[in-house]
Amino acid sequence: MKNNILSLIIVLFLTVSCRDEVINSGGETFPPEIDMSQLPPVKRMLWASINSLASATLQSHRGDNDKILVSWRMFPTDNAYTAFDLYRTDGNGLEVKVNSEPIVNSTNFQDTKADRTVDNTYRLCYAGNNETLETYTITARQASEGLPFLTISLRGTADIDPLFPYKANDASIGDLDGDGMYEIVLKRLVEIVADEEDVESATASKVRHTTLFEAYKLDGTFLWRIASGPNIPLGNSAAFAVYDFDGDGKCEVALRTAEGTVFGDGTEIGDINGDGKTDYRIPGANYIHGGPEFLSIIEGTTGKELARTDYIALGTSEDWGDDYYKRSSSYRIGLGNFSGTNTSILICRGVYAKMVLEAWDFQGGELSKRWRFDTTDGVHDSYAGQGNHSLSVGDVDADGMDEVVYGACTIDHDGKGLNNSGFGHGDALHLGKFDPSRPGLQIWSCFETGSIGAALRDARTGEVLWRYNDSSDVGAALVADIDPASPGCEMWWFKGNVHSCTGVDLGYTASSCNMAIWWSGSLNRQLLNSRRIEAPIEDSGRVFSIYEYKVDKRGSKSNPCFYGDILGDWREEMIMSAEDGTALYIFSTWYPTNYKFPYLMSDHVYEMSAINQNIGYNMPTQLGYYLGSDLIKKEP
Ligand SMILES: [Ca+2]
Ligand SMILES: [Ca+2]
Ligand SMILES: [Ca+2]
Ligand SMILES: [Ca+2]
Repeated sequence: MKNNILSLIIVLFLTVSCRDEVINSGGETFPPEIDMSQLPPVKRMLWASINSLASATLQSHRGDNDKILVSWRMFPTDNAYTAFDLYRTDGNGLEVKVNSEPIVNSTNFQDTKADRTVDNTYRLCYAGNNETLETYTITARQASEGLPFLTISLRGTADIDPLFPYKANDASIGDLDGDGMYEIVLKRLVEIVADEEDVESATASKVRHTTLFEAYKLDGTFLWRIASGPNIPLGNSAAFAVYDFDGDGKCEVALRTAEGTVFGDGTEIGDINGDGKTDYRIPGANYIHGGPEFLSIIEGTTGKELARTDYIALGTSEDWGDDYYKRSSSYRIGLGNFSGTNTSILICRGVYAKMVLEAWDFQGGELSKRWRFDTTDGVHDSYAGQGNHSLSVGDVDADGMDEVVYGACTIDHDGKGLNNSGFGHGDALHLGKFDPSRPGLQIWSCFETGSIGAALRDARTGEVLWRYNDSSDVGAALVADIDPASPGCEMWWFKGNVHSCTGVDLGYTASSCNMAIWWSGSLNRQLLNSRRIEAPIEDSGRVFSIYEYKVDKRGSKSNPCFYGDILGDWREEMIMSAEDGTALYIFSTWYPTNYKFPYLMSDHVYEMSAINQNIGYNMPTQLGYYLGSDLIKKEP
């Protein structure tokens, strides 16, 4: 009971006192107040997970094994007193209430009494009210085998190419059909066959459809497939963006297409320019040397093309800073709200030298250009070469419209330069609320040329708050709240010590420098890298050896296809590929938590970071408000 009272105090503090406090200090609210009527219909996303594999955690974390964790979303409109009842119906059809007291301090419940040999259906209600908010069934198989994931079988690809398999690559999520639940849009790349000489070009030149885009519902239903055609090079430049661009309640997909692309309804882009060819590849090169390139808008329910326009023109290779088309083949597709009303598609070309960004609106079935940013326009020359292989989006100057943090520089919502550090290209970029004592957002990133290794910048002004000087290529940087003893978030770079948000060397290193995730139930984040989740300080040690469940390695970092808070409570789910390439696994946590927060995707900065994570080098999710261990240190 004492714990319950303490938790209630914490929740009250989080949702009431802290809001007041932050209003008093920084003029901001915590978490930001959100008008739910402005959001598409959303569900509680009731979900259940379990883990029974002892080897998947350290001994000290096995107390939560073999128990079903049921969790659901807190809405931003809920408050500290919003309470729930949870019911369970097993195979006999008998329904019991599983909680003895209303569930008010969290939005999860650890069920230790379920019969795991039968299907169990959970039903969520407001406390004292029998009206069903949502139901979820955990199958006997998942419960008895103790599998902390749901399996989505991937469509076979023999009809696309009988010889070469396609591996799951990056994914994104969006409500494609408007039913309030996310669907998954997955990119699959043809697998390089290892025993060929010059494997990349050998395989790529034999396969017409290098890249597939597929949509699945969370229950595994296959919706559609788009086959790229030959002119989409293999690799991370085939970014795509999933969002409801026209505001009809259903998401569209924006992607780069070319001659030879076959859409979900079977329609193919033919020889548009009438030169007699639809394949512009040059053997031995994985870059585009010419031919038409398009931005296409895809209908989320069918995979059909709704609109098409020309992509940012290639011109000559030299325009972009080399003579072999590498730099001109640097493409990014993302999204942001640049108008305050609708969400625009963002398309980009170039990072190392010339850079062009364009914002496009999709309204009433038509694409129209909102703005173009071009470092060769005579105004923005100094912005050339500042781009990363990723980008961050958020409203950094609090005018209700998004800016694009494009590596070392930031582009204003109207397509004009906002600020530019001039620190040049880098490989990691984070936008969020990292120092809660400061107003606004901050940018933490690393660099690979010049004298700056990594820096924390004020996102509005670009002012450097502190920096780490290093003239070598600092290839990774991460920010996450991992240390309860150090206020705010902590920051570090590859092989560097962990630093406080004000730049104080904390004298220790973190176990990795790749991704951060909320998984264990602690307010501190855990570190996700190489198919492992580790808690660096609090509850220290391995909280999940994901590799025990035979997920695909996907390169050295083994990043998930997608991760973010898409269902259940505020903890983050991971979508990963099975090792044999035949399925996706949606992992969700089985650890209980004593805390409740509005579902993280309701925070705009977080949503933008999640949805733009598949651009180039995958970057972790980050929130626009501070969520971390400091929240329980201050007693009201
Ligand atoms: Ca849906
Ligand atoms: Ca803005
Ligand atoms: Ca901290
Ligand atoms: Ca979640």
